[in-house]
Amino acid sequence: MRHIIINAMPIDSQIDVILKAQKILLSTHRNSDGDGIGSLAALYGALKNLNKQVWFAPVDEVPKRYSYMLENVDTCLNPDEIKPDLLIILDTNQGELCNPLYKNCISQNCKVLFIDHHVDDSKPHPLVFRIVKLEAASTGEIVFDVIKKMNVPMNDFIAAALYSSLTFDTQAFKLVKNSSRSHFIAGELAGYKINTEGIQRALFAHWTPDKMLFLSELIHSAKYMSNNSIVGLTVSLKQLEKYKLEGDDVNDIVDMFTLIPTVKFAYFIRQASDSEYKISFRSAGYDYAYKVAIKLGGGGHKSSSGTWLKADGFTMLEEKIKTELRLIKLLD
Ligand SMILES: [Mn+2]
Repeated sequence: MRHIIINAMPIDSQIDVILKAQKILLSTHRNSDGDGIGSLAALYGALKNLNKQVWFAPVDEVPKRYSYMLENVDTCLNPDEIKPDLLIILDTNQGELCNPLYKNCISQNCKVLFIDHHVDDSKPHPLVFRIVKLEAASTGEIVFDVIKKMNVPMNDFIAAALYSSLTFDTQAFKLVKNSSRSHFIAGELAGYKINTEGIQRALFAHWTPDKMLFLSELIHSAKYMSNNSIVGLTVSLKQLEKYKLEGDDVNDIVDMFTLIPTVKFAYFIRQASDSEYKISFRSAGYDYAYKVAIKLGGGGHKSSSGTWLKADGFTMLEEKIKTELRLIKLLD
């Protein structure tokens, strides 16, 4: 495993980088999620309060279920024209998940600040700053601290965006990284005029009869191995098409399989294009997900990680995963 570098720089110097910038672009990883968009919208609201010029620069299309957070957020589709002083990337510390935006900003000598809670094994770069806190259950938790440090007063808009971010990444306060912080922060946010039930439904209540049918197909095709300690799932583009589903619609399904107490490791391979596959790993209570993801060129959290790989079918990818599982003695 590669060595994990934890950023030793105190947060104040990164806050200074934000405060000194005037034109700021905000972005998040491709295949954005509720934490990335929620923390981004909250920071947008805070920076607007500081009279900064701020835009959201998307790297791909944002799934519809998160768009309620972006209603009052200005989007910039031509970042090159703006010549920003700073690009802030939320919920990832891998620039390559934000290309070509990240690459272009660096080549124009624009500073980049990552605010994130995934394992960070990147090399230092003179233009790149980082606030990476592995103990945070969501990026929203870190943005809450950043907003306090900048002395921006909380308001209804920021509170709703942060509540969305926390709710999404903790899966409605189930996964809080063994810390009470998510609950304490949520308590403060709920004191503002926000619709906590509406946010929960906007984030999670998007099932369709087709998705239910898809789930039943997936339940039947799941492969259990090693006395039900491993479960493998695969989804082709054809299946998604058959049930009228987008990639983001099925990202939550793998988590259901970790509710089986014997399951120590679950993998979910989703075909994203003819030759590209998104692979998610889960290992509730164990770090196997990260161990396997890092060997296959990805990253993430201890028990929830993933990677993107090129392949010409599922078999070769499943063999790669099984080889890694044998190396960590999960599979004979
Ligand atoms: Mn996150």
